[in-house]
Amino acid sequence: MTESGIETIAAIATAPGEGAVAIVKVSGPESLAIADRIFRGKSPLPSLRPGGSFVHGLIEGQEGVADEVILLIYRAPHSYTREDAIEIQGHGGAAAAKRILRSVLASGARMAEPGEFTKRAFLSGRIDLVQAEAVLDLIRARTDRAAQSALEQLRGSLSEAFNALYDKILTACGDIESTLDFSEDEIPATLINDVTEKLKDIGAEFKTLLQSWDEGHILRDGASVVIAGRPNVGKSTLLNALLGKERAIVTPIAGTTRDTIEEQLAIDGYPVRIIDTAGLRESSCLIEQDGIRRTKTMLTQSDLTLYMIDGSLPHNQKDDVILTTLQKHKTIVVVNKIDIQTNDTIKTLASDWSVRYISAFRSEGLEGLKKCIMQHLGIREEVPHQSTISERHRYLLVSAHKDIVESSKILADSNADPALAASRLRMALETLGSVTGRIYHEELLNNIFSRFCIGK
Ligand SMILES: Nc1nc2c(ncn2[C@@H]2O[C@H](COP(=O)(O)OP(=O)(O)OP(=O)(O)O)[C@@H](O)[C@H]2O)c(=O)[nH]1
Ligand SMILES: [Mg+2]
Repeated sequence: MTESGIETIAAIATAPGEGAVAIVKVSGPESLAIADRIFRGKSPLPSLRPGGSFVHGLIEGQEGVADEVILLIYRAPHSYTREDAIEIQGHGGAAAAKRILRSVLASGARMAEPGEFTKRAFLSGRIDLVQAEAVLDLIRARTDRAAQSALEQLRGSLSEAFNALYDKILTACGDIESTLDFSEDEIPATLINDVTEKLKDIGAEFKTLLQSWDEGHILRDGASVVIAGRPNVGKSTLLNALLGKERAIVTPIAGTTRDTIEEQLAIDGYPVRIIDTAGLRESSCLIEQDGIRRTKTMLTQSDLTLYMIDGSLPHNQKDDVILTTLQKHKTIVVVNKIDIQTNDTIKTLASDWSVRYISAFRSEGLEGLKKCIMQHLGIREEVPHQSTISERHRYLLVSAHKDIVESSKILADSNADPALAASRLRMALETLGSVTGRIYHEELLNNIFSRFCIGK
């Protein structure tokens, strides 16, 4: 620790395992002094070199040379954390990076906590909390689209939306507070009307942001889509057709799939977990019974069910019975085997349920089915790509929105004290402030940064 009381932290930043390069990051006031102590290369010493430079050399370990490396030098405030920092690029693999890290730790740094580099970037004001969360989203992104969305958030698009909303509420609050010293008949009538209009606009902006949650949830967490139905209808054939590979066993024998089979897939750039299940029927076989129990659990937990019916067979009332247990808005009825024939009785379902006709075997109707899946998951095609809110943002937005609505109600009531309306807006501001981190407490930061890996 230096006089400033700020410790210098270090961690391996690259993923474990074999790779060409491993990186050890060091950040804090002692970074360059540590580099001077352990780096052997051409003069001048690292601490005399300019920020943005790099130099080839050796890292001295306690038992001789730890690794041959490239040393990168960053000088405050031009670094990720806005502190002095170094990055040591050594050889990948299990041992080399650990040897470098040991040497750095023995020379005055301490091991970084999860997300501590990004936490420092937040505390130094380089990024806000929403951008810090985007770093994690970017690391965890499973598809191109998820990465793109996280990158936009990292570049500040979502923060801008939150900040604009904050400023508007602040202005409305200021307008109300400016009337508080007036007597009731001195308050200009138009002023309260203006504020009411402003609050209406603000309410609409809240709704737009809240609508982006569905998409954000799927981009961040992936959607779970279960294929269910009676045995032999073609569930596993559909799984294979969607994946483009023979993942599940397909046979003409009813009861082929006994366990749930999960696979990852991207539809339109959205990560989707697709789950094939054991066919639903009465069975005396213990293994099959357990499989059916698992199917039922999956049905309650998934975002969407594809309930499959064999369209080549006559209408079966057992399907109607199972369908009564499913929720319409979370179900697509998939009528399969249209390459053989489609039984007319099934068409009676069409008015009540969302129905798609396919041939899983011939991969026909799959594009239409994928579109229908995305619609049911709340992905709106017509909306241009935008930043999406996370669960934490939604929770806070819903709470702040309630205060906006309450504030409007108070203003509409001529007997109510406008000071109460202003105080509700102050509450909304406080809540909104903790979205971007204008207002924060240690517990909030711990919650966010503990989800990061060490080294980020
Ligand atoms: N003609 C035709 N046959 C299909 C189609 N889809 C699946 N099948 C056949 O139907 C039979 C059952 O297919 P599966 O995919 O194993 O059916 P399942 O629903 O997974 O069956 P279980 O695992 O037993 O519940 C196989 O013989 C498939 O080749 C289709 O679109 N058209
Ligand atoms: Mg199957």
